[in-house]
Amino acid sequence: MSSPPPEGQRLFFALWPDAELQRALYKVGRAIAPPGGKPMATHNLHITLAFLGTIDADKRACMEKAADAIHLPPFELALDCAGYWPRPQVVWLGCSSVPETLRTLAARLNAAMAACGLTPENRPYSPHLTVLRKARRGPRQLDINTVHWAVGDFVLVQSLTLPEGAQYQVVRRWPLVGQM
Ligand code: 2AM
Repeated sequence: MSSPPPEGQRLFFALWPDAELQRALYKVGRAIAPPGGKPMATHNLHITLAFLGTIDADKRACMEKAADAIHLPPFELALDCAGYWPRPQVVWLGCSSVPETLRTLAARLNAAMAACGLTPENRPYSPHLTVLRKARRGPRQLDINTVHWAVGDFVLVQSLTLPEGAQYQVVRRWPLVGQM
């Protein structure tokens, strides 16, 4: 009897705020959110760098090896605006100026996806921190009090689908140390 195929894991790379910053971002998100929708839980708030989808152990190993080879410096991120995408129905916080290091980090992970046999994102990278899902309207205001984030690492996250909704678990962390 053949054994069933190993189940893949749903994974993505992200910037993950610490708990204090997540609480601050949650407050900002609630302040600008329109009525209704499904607020993202505080402990789930993050910015996706590259969404890998459900992948097997070999592809995960390939992506982790690629992440090991990324040497970029820490950077500052200023989250200073809010926005709305009507098709996925999400309200998000974003930055009017995207740091070059962040663009490079996302581009390196995207390139690694292609090299590891995954389908990379072909839309331009648009960093955002989703605060509300199933939103029928945009934020109450587009300007927010700037939240400063000193980004010192990036993470690999596993997404688990539980009856109460998506649950994210950080499974590995890479410090940002290096030169542009
Ligand atoms: P979102 O916040 O804009 O929905 C886990 O699902 C994370 O990966 C979310 O932050 C989600 O972005 C992002 N993501 C990017 N592409 C995705 C896709 N095709 N399917 C699901 N999530 C995706």
